[in-house]
Amino acid sequence: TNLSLFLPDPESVRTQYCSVKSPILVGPISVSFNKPPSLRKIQIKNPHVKPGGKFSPRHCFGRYRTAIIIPQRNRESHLRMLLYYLHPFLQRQQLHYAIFVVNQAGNSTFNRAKLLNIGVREALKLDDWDCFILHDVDLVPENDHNLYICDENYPKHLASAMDKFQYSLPYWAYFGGVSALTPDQYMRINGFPNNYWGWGGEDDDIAMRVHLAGMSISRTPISVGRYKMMSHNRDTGNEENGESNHKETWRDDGMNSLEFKLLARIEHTLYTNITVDIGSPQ
Ligand code: UD2
Ligand code: MN
Repeated sequence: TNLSLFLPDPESVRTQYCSVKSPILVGPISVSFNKPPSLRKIQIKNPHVKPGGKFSPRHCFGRYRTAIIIPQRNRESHLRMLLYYLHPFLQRQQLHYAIFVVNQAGNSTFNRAKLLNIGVREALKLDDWDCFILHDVDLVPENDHNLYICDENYPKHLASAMDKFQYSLPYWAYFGGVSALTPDQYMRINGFPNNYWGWGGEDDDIAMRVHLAGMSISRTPISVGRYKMMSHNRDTGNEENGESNHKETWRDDGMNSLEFKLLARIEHTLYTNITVDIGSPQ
């Protein structure tokens, strides 16, 4: 027998926790959207990512357990571009993490917030996460000091400075793009609304829930909360809905009323794909 098969990989012996601040951060990252790389190429660049898009730092115990949740339909090229930048970014932050992509099956109206609720419920079946990062598929972070960990007091907005808004906040209560909530914060607001079908409004509704539940929003400073958005048109099946806040219903509509059909849960090389039937608007 080959005894070395039974010995731990000497490269990955861990005896200590990672330091509070990762020593391998680089700060600003240059991001450009040319041809989206193939999954194979991304895999070769990220040899330590495990099936399902899971990773743990190899030389220390990761301090923070982060689940990234990405709602996605018909945006495979955006997804590849995001994975290309995100895996190295998260590894430099020395996080224990996994990436979940929640794919809406069928052609009925898109529902971003409901897909995020599903991602949270499904991610909790894998691990006891410290933090959920709710992430648009088309936004790529441009500075790795923008840590993908939660604020222990309040839900945190990470995409505070996007190129599409000239790297500033479009309005004070803005909560779209990328946000970070602990499981406890997520449950305190009853998750996100399930009844925003189509484009718009759900991000403001979520910000409203945070305030109605007695919390504030914390935010990454705009000097590091910088993102580039891949340009795109409004998708078919995600037409603007003209909804405004469903303020009164937050206690009844959310994680406590979430229903869907799980069609598939597959551990791909770079992410866990969760395909769901979420029905259509009444
Ligand atoms: C803004 C917000 C977004 C959300 C949305 C309104 C920014 C950067 N983001 O996005 O967080 O509040 O308005 O709903 O301002 N998606 C698909 N397939 C589809 C449609 C949507 O995968 O057919 C996903 C994808 O992850 C996308 C996200 O939903 O990034 C938001 O949709 P969008 O990018 O079309 O809308 P946008 O950029 O106005
Ligand atoms: Mn977008």
